Amino acid sequence: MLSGTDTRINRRTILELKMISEIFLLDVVLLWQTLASPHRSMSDPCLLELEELRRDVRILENKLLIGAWQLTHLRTQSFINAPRPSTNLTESFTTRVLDNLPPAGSLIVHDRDCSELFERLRPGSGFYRIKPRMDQEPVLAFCDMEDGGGWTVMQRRRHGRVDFNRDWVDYRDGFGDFKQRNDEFWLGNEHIHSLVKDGENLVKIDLMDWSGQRRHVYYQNFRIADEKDNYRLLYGLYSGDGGDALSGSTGMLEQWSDSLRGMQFSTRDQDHDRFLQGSCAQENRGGWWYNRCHAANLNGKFYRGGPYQGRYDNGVVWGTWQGLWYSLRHTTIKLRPLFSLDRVVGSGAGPDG
Ligand SMILES: [Ca+2]
Repeated sequence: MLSGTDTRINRRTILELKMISEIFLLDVVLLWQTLASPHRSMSDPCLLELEELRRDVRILENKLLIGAWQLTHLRTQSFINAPRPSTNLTESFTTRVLDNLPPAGSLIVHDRDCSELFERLRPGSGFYRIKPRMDQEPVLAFCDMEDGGGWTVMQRRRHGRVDFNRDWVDYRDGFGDFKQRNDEFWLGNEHIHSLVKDGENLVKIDLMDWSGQRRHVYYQNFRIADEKDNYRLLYGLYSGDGGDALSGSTGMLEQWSDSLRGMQFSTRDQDHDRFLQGSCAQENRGGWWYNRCHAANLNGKFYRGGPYQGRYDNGVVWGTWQGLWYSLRHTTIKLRPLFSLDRVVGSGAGPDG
């Protein structure tokens, strides 16, 4: 039988336990309300920390994904074309080079980009690991070894299976499929920056519409700044038969609103465009160097068939060729050093034609 003192202690313990559980419940409710409230203040240090943690998680998820791709590809290696020597090489030279150097896909990566790999081994087109920066991990890239050879492919659209409406981190680190010849991907702004930062390059954009017509445009001295400057775009001389859609059109007004020269990169979660009333990236369903907003939107929404309708001209657009309300079927953006043109002359027909 309990004494009076024991009963009081037990009551007090129960009361304390009840209070603790209520405080705990309150904390949970407060936390839930804070997280669920659409009007929460972003100046709250806890929320800022939470956002940073979420961002870190997304970065790690991306790294994991890219690492998994690389591992899978290394394991199977079926996607890699066996190196084949150039017909120009003598037999002794071939034997010496191929005996001493591991094939592409081995653990050692020699080449800064696809042009170096092309110069060294003359392999066929396929996915290879390159090392744009010596102080960073190698990356998987598609090397177009036709069309003159040595092209590092930055972007490819083919069938619309990959969603290009993505966040900053995805565009920064790269996304898409890196297995089959026709896979769609974005190489990643950080890798592109490393490849083009000296500006001594040529970018070629291959375009195809839904009737199989093709156009090709070239930009010399393509360059994007680093992440601190939000991958700002600069480029030089245009040539080709598709029109200079990166610079808008020939009209002053179009250039004022559409020219992408000097623009920073924007994604649906990071708006760095010049359109004050809204977000070009959100309207146009892709990451790109939007102005107010564009005459070229190669990372836009993939519409089947070509012509499309909607509130925004957000298709896979090259406005100076098929207009803003026509979504292209194939696009490829690829680059190689400017000097390689002096030695290798391509057909100009692109890898598929
Ligand atoms: Ca804006």
